[in-house]
Amino acid sequence: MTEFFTTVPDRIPYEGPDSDNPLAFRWYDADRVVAGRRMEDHLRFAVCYWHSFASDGADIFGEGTWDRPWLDDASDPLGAARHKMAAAFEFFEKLGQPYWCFHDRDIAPEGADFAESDANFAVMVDEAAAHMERTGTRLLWGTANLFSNRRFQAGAATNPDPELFAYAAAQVCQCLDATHRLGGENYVLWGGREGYETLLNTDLARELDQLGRFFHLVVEHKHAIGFEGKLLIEPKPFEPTKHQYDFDVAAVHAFLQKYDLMGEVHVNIEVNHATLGGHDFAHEIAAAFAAGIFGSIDANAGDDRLGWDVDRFPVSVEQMTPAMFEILRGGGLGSGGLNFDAKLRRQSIARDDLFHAHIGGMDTMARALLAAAMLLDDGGLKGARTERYRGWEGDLGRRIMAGDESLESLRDHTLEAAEPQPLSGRQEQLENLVARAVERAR
Ligand code: XUL
Ligand code: CO
Repeated sequence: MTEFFTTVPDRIPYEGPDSDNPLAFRWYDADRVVAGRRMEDHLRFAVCYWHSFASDGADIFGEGTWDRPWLDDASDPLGAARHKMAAAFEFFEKLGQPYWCFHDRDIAPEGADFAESDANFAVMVDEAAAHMERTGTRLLWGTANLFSNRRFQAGAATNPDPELFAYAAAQVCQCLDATHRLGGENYVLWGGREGYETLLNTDLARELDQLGRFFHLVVEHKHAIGFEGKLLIEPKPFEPTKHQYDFDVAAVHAFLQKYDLMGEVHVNIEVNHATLGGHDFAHEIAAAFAAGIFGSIDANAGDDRLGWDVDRFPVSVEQMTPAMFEILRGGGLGSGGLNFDAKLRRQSIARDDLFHAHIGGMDTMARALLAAAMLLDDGGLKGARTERYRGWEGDLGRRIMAGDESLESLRDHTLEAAEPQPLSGRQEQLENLVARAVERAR
């Protein structure tokens, strides 16, 4: 088999924080036990196929720049798809992360019609099964690309033409079956072009009803084939459409309640989608746990000054620590994982840049996990929060929440009661606790 990453050793080793080897982990030590679990089982890293293997670095202003020999062969699309997959699995084996993620059209070329696309997909799913068997790499999730082809210009499930709804359903049917066959632990539906450009031509209520119907079909199919993984919606506020229906966790939560999908569909939260929506990443995680819909994470980072989806690899332990803390506090990733939906910058043209990016991302998340575990263990944040709500454990608090009080009874109570005494929120002191954990985590 052709080796694509010849400058990289067979396996990226863990060498510890003092190592200067650029092709070694300094913080991600798969077998190290943190808060009762191996690091690998906490973090459940996945590499995404699309940015890392199916793209050549092209942007809207210019052609591809990356050294990707496996993308070259236009005369033999299936042969090229096989090369691409060989490169991807060589990368997975060398990096040693447990999971990968794909879109149907990343792994297999689009054919002249649906039947041909589907036949190509079947060939490449067989090929993937063999690579997974050989290398032990597992599937975190699969997903269907319902947004790149021009047929989906007006959306998929929310398209004004039911033939497009049918086309999208056909693609999801095949991709969910493939994900099930490959032992996928989740199935993702990012709302590609489910949104609108102008209300002048859009029937908002109708499109949301279509989206609700579509999800019911997906849920029914999941149960029919016995797929036990989670179905995940991936919120994003805009891009590619001006307004995306799955705007953020709160909007998805409302949608799931309105269309009676609670318990059946959860969320895949992406860092840069959260920040585009005007939220901290940690907020979206906490909102998902609070609503009981947390599913998985697309790990990446935005840029403080840029208002679009730049999908950088995460490099900031300070930014990721509060998020990892929310994940630990919520009970962990469960069947979810940390998928690097992140891409290299256009000038990072060397093949081994892909390794440096993932090593940095994995070390960043591992160090954030160590800091978060230290914060949890220290108990300072938990204690401060318990103390802040202590009043609700008392008689008045219990009676209010049990429904035993009215506005009038509370008026009568307040007429008699002493003036309430405000307490400090202690924000700066608590922020210092976080800073200390980031400094000390080793
Ligand atoms: C787009 C995005 C997608 C989904 C999968 O912003 O994040 O790559 O993760 O379709
Ligand atoms: Co994503």
